[in-house]
Amino acid sequence: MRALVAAALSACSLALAAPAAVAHVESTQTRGHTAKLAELDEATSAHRDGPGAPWTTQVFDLAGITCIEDPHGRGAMGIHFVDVANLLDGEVGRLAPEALIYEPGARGSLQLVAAEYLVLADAWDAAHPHPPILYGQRFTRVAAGNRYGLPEFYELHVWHERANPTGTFNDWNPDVHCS
Ligand SMILES: [Cu+2]
Repeated sequence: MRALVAAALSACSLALAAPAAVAHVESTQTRGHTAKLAELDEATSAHRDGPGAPWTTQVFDLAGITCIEDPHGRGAMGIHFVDVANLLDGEVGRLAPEALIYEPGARGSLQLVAAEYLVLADAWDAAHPHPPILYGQRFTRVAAGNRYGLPEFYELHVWHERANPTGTFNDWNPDVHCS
């Protein structure tokens, strides 16, 4: 279970946004969320230079890759560290994201770039009639058979520490690099 969960954690979906709509999405997505994003920044500020409890489980995909990049070239997420107990609780909380995501830097350094909310679909659907929504954003549903070996799950990325030119809530950030 631990290996499965670790893989799942990253929950980065391969879902894609329509590139043509991205610029508009950015402006409308961020509007009205400035205060909420500042609160998330505060909640994660102690971990800007590296993960710590409760985000301690590093995620690898089924190929053993830990710094997640889009195979279609739209950018990267980075390295996910998951709070496993939170992942498995069947709920989402705006100030308690299930994963923190880091960009690797020189000499093994890690810089916080984003947070990701994750919940397993079976657990969520058993108690809710609709997919989870935070910041007015409906989570992306990622089917089983994903690169993380996870059962079906819902996910939402929030680029609160590294601006994402394709949208604050987009899965992939072209300004994050794995190497
Ligand atoms: Cu991700």
